[in-house]
Amino acid sequence: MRKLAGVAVAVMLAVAPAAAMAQTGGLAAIEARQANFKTIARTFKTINDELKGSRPSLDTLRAAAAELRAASQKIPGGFPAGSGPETGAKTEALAAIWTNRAGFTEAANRHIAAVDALDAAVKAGDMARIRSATDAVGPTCKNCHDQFRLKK
Ligand code: ASC
Repeated sequence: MRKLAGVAVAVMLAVAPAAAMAQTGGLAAIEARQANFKTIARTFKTINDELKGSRPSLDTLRAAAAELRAASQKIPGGFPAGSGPETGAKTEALAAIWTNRAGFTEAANRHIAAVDALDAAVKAGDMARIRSATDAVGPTCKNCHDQFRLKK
């Protein structure tokens, strides 16, 4: 009995650091993806604001679109196992991301494709195309939020 208890304690001592490390990894992933979504919101706002002006700067649009594209591509990798609501951390990520990974990937890829099209339009310097490509991005944000983000 005493021996068994000793084994149990030894197992707990061995497992606890692994669990703590997994928890730390989950929290780090949450922090990283939240920062990434802030980058996405900021760069998309820069683009929308620039397009409201009388003479939009292609240089500004180019830099923002490139940064937005790089950040959008990080979305699918930002939700590793163990970084969901079960961490107890402050996250708006719904468990559906992990229970419906195919649906989440589809929604993320739809956004990435829209941002790719915007980046290509900016590189082409075609203002009409830039405007329509910009308008096509917002619905891909909303589509994913509707399914996979906690409603505020
Ligand atoms: C943004 C932003 C979002 C999306 C979303 C589109 O600018 O920060 O989360 O657009 O509002 O529906």
